[in-house]
Amino acid sequence: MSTTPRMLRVGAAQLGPIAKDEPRADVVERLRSLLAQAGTHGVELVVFPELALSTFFPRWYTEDISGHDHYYETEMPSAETQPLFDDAKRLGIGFALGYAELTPEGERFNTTVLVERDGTIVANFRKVHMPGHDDDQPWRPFQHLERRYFQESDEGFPVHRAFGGIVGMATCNDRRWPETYREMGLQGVELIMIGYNTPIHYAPDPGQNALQGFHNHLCMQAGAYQNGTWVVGVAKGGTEEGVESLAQSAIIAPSGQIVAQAVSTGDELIVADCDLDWCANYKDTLFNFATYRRPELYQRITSQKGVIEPD
Ligand code: CDT
Repeated sequence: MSTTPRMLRVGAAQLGPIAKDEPRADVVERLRSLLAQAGTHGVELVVFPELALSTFFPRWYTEDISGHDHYYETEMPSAETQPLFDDAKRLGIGFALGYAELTPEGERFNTTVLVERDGTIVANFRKVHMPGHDDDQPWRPFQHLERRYFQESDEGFPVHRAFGGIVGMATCNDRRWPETYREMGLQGVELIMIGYNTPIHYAPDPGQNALQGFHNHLCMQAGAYQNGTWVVGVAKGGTEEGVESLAQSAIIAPSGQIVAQAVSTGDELIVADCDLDWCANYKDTLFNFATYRRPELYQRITSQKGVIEPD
């Protein structure tokens, strides 16, 4: 194990609701305010939520999806987000920012841009697991039309050498899937950044409503522990356009323990010193994949038997 800790001070910049008619410039001002706050705390990396520049527009159906084009970014940085990029570079703070991406080819992705402390763009991550539905379902109190407004990325979960370690990203529903963490865990990830918009009400099975907070932390804490990695989960919470969304942003250690958690449902910065070398405590011992992980012992049997029918 290394004897020189690689300490990274990380801020999770939770956002409260963004109104449908809130101008992009006003939202960027809120992000800049959280970034300035991070600067006073010596933060080196700020993680903002999924779709951090607008209201969660997939809750509304439009026959012609181009009716929602104004929610998308065709370039990043854009003229409106440039002040955030400028502030961050001046303060020497890197950041991850979720936004709706519309490519020149007309493709639509739920994307997070990762920017290093010197202002260089490290990567754009595009959400893989796309929840909800693509058709009009007016029976719901509100809709979840991500499958209409975004396509699934087939670019997987790459990791990047940045911020003195190995870092990766995932977006909202991605955090519920073990493959998300495992894909990056197998690449040695040390810090995973995840933004989310999670309505409390889950129309297909409202029995899950009361468990939203539990499930949120359950999957991120398990993903952190089982892969020996830091996880930074950041919400856009509170009641937005009548829809209540989960807050409870958290910074989670490789032990699976929550070391910082938001206490409000609004704009709030939480900070933790993330020792990236702590990951080795798990990656080199209990979860030493090279020594102990044996997928060939169970994957071969599973593929031979296929799905086992009950008697
Ligand atoms: N944004 C996002 O992915 N939200 C989903 C909501 C549940 S599916 C309707 C989530 O997994 O939190």
